[in-house]
Amino acid sequence: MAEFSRGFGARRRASEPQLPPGQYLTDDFPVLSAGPTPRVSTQEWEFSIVTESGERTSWSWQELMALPVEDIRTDIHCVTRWSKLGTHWRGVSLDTLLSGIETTAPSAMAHSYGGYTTNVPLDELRGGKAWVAVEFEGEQLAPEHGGPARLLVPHLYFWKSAKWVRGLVLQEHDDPGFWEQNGYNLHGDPWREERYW
Ligand SMILES: Nc1nc2c(c(=O)[nH]1)N[C@H]1C(S)=C(S)[C@@H](COP(=O)(O)O)O[C@H]1N2
Ligand SMILES: [Mo]
Repeated sequence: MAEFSRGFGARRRASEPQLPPGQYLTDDFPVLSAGPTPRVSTQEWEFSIVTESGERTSWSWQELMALPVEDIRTDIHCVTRWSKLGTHWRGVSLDTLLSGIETTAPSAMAHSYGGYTTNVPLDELRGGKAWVAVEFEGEQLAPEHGGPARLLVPHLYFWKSAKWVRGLVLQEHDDPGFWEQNGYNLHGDPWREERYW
């Protein structure tokens, strides 16, 4: 398996702030879910990417696990103002999943088991910035945190990191997902405090 680490070599200079504006540090890992926790077994789990022309590529759990799983060391920032620094995840890069896919769509809608959606520009999912995460701090991802697998897009506010992710639909327009329709920002960069519209 390919090993990849991020953050170890990308230390901020001491003068740079570690916390985006308006955030506070927490040691807990709060659970924030808009509905009940879907229980999805790895046997029935499937992840798919559907392009703007309707072409569908899908991975079973076994197929996902056969891809390179990367180590990710990253800070996470929730729009409700908590941040955690230096969290450790393992997951498959979206670069890997998107590598065989022909698309010119600028945006993706992430869909979750349970119906949650969130829109993310495709550029924000490429370039080593986003993963389908399956482990947190050395353990299988707990169901309440999105297990068996969640999107991890840690450079954007954490609502973009769709729990129980089941696929991406690539689209021409950056249409709003669940929280975005309810007033959250389309983009969600914590360093620019893109919280709401
Ligand atoms: N499917 C799904 N994904 C979701 C959510 C949700 O309600 N449903 N909440 C989002 C929000 S607002 C946040 S802050 C994080 C919380 O992740 P956690 O519960 O693991 O802390 O998940 C995001 N992903
Ligand atoms: Mo959130």
